Amino acid sequence: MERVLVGFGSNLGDREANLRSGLLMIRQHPLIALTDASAIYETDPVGGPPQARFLNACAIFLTVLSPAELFGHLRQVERVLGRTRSIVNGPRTLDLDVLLFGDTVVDDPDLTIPHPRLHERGFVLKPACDVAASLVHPSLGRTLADLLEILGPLPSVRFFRPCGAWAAREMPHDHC
Ligand code: PH2
Ligand code: MG
Ligand code: MG
Repeated sequence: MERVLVGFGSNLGDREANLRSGLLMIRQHPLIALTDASAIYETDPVGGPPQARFLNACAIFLTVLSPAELFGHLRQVERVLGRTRSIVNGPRTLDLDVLLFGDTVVDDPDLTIPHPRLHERGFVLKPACDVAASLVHPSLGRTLADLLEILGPLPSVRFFRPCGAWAAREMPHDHC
C-alpha cells in the first residue's frame, strides 16, 4: 500500500464542481482510499496561452494500485469530465497529476514521478503542503515545506475555499 499525492487543476467550466466530481470519481475505485484533502486555491495561470485563472488543490490517497494503474484511472476520470488535449498547457476542465507515489521514482516516456515541475510550482506546493508538508521529495531529499519556503512569497496563489468545500464527508482530519 502506497501513500500518493495527487494534484488537481481546473480553469474551464464550473471549476469547483470539476474538482468535486473528479475527487468523487477517483474514490469510486475500490482500491483507492482518500485520507486527506487540501483547501482550494485560486491561482494565476503559468505557461501556455493566455487563459483563465485556475483552481488548484491536492489530495492524499492510499492505494495498492501500481503507478501505471493509478495513472490510467486518473486519465479515465479526466476523460469522463471532458478533458481534451488539443493545446499543450491550455485550458482544462480537470487536470490530475500524480505528484508523489510513496518514495517511488518512475521515469517512463508517458509518466514521470515525482512530477518533474513539482518543486517549481507554487500552485502545486501550496496546496500540497496543506496535506503533505513533511513528505520528503525522493529525488531532491527535501520536504515539501522546505521546497515551498524556497519559492518565497506567492501572491499568485490565493486561498479560495476550505477543504470541506470539495471533500466534505468522511474526512478523518479535523482541518476540514
Ligand atoms: N497547470 C498547467 C499549466 N499551468 N497554471 C496554474 N495556475 N495551475 C495549473 O494547474 C496549471 C498551470 C499544466 O498542467
Ligand atoms: Mg498539470
Ligand atoms: Mg496533467
